[in-house]
Amino acid sequence: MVCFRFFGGIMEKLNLIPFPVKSVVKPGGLDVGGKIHINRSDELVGPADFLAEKLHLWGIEAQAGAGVSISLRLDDSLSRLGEEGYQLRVNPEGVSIVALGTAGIFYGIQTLLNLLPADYSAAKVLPCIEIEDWPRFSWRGTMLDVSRHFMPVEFIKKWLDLMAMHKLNIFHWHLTDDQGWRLEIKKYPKLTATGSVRARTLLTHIRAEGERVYEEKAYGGYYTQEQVREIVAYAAKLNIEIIPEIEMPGHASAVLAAYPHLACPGYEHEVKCEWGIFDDIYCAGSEEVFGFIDDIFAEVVSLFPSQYIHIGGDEVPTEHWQQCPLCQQRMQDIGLDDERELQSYFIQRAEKMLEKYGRKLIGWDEILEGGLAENATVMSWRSFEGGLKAARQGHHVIMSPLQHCYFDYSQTDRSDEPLAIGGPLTIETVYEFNPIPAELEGQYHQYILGGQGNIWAEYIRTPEAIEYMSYPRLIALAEVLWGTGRADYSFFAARLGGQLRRLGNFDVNYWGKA
Ligand code: TNX
Repeated sequence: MVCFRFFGGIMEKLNLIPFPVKSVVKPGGLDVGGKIHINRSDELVGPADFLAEKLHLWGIEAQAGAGVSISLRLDDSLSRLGEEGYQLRVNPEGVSIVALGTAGIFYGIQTLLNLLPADYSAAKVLPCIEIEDWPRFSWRGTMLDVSRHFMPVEFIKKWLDLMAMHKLNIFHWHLTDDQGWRLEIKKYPKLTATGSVRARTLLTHIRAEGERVYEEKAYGGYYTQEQVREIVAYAAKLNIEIIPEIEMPGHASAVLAAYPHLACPGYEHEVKCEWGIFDDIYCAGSEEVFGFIDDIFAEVVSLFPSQYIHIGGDEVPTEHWQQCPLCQQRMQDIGLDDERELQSYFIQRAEKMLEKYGRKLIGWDEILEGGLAENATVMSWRSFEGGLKAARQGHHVIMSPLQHCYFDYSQTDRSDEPLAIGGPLTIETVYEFNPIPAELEGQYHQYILGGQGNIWAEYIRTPEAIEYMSYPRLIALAEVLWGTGRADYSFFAARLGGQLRRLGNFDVNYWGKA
């Protein structure tokens, strides 16, 4: 159903993304140009300040007792809308946003802002409307890989702002990988002193024929703990939870370059300058390794209040474990049949440590190999398969299958697309994503927490390039994860132009920008 609004002689589509679950457009409009005042209770000072700050962009100023009333109110009787749901009403007397919790108020504010014209100088007339809205999924995520290419603090904040605009609420921060460790850890300074710097960077595609071309200079960067705290606090104001990812037991070259004693004996390690899957993994036979990981977790949980900590767990070649006397001894001692079981043992120990800190473990779908840790949540990336398997075992799942959710793939097959790891993956394909595939039996639907778009950054070197690859595809994903699950691409496409004009206001370098 397309809703239209009619005022000022112009018929315009109700340009909201994600489109609300229920909306009824009424005759008439409310002019909010000029002054407004915000009525709110004490606990809503944060959302009210946020609203006032944003309205300022349109030249709308908040002043006590002046102009149109915008009321923000918590209401315990709205539990049917959940923590993030809200009611928004605009009528000739004013605006009201009511919700069970502050997150719902925040999302009502986002919708209100999206009802204002994309053009700041246009008439500031809101349509009279009644909206009732709530998310389909509680996990509406993006993942940013800052190991392959480092992104500055200011850009991370902009990324979070854009997420909030689209009602996305989980930022999965991929902080460690073979090509660079990017998080300050006080107890192990070499992680950043040595592990954050690689000697050079591959510029040509890893699978390209012919000579490889490199940028022949050292590349590095990391976040101090102070910066992390600042970003976590910034995200919290936007109803975004940050989930840090600390990769293990694979994708560990940068750690092992800094602290080689954590590897199986007999190998050399360096911070990698190319992309791919490497044999450099933590030794699973050494107790020192588990002590080290516990120390890392202790600092990580002090920085990130998130319920979940992501431990990676993907792409674990077991060549070194097969050759390593310590790993083989460990397997014998505890009666493991093969290295996949050793991989599972490793993850189970990580889970126990996290439980000690009151946190839950998430890993990529490879953590299913050799047996899933007791309470683990699975992030399914290679396809839906791992996620389906985990859900049927009663584990929570985040669906992030590469065929819908990999925004490091090119957006089209056109020859003028920038170098990308693979593709194409069109925006239509993103929009067709359903985190609950039809084949999953009803009793397991409850285990699917939601979905996530992943931006791996092997070939994405700058903030502008990150935006180019992510938008507009992320807009489609946001609607999928918030929306009702009734995908109608032409209805979405009709609203997309308006949303892109809004992104233009924030200098977003989206794909297709004129
Ligand atoms: C696979 S997805 C990886 C990453 C790469 C990505 C490139 C996952 C858990 N591992 O290390 O960057 O493919 O698309």
